[in-house]
Amino acid sequence: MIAVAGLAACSKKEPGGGSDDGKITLGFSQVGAESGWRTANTKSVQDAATAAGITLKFSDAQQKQENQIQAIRSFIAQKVDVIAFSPVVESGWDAVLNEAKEAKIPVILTDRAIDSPDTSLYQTFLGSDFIKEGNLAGEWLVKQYEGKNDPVNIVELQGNTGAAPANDRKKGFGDVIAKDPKFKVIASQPGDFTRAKGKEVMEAFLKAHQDIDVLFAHNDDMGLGAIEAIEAAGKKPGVDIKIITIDAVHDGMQALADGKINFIAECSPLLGPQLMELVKKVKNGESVEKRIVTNETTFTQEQAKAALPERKY
Ligand code: GYE
Repeated sequence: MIAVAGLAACSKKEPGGGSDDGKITLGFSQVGAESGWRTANTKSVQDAATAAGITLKFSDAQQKQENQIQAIRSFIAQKVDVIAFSPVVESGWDAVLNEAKEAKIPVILTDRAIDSPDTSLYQTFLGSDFIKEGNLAGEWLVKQYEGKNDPVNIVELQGNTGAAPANDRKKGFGDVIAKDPKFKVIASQPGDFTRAKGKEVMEAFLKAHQDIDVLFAHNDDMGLGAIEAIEAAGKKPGVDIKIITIDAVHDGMQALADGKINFIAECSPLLGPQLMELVKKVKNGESVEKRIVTNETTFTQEQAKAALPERKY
């Protein structure tokens, strides 16, 4: 399907990547549509491409690595000028990225990193510092329980297995709370960054454990699903169980303002404009920084109330 549509769209292209209308063509392989963050990110990329006059070939991988590999191969076959993608998992990209390298098509990683030691496989990585986000979540928690000695029982909802934000947020949070033995992660499981899975796994946590004090969810959507499970179990989210999440998308911020979430570390999905700048630069052979970190903040309940009216997503 992708290849056929590509052939038709490419009929005016010259071999080697240039198009006769002078426009840059970007092949973008998105993770999926698993969360509010992802929806905002997709819109940001699409809007920024239009604004920059860049022709975007967009492909949704539905959270499957094999679909992303297939999309990248199709972009190579179509001789796009630049390939950008947000890798669903960290490992297993060397083969397909070597194919892009051989075809002399520059690759940009957006949002999520890969773990290959061969950094010549991509030009740059634009996205958040996920370890820092986990650190910030942990630091807020440590402050809440300062001066108290009772054990604090924590459950954790992880992102999809093997994804950079799941690995790094777990590590960032874990490193901070490990400094005080009263913090105990009593259960930790993947909720795949979706509301439905977050709810399902939280239901299981609640059945298995009577004494949960804190939920750390790797994104807002899983936290929002868990809130439904907590309410269904007759408990008050934000009060009986403190909830920390990451992202700060609209529905998460609303739940924070409503007192159902206690703290959110922001992760910005608005990567489109910076990505298009990078696309133009690498297409022109200009050098770019190997790592570009997004600016982010954190929100308490009061800060969420103040920020909500101005929030763009
Ligand atoms: O936090 C989550 C999404 O890769 C930073 O993916 C992204 C994460 C984001 O599904 O909501």
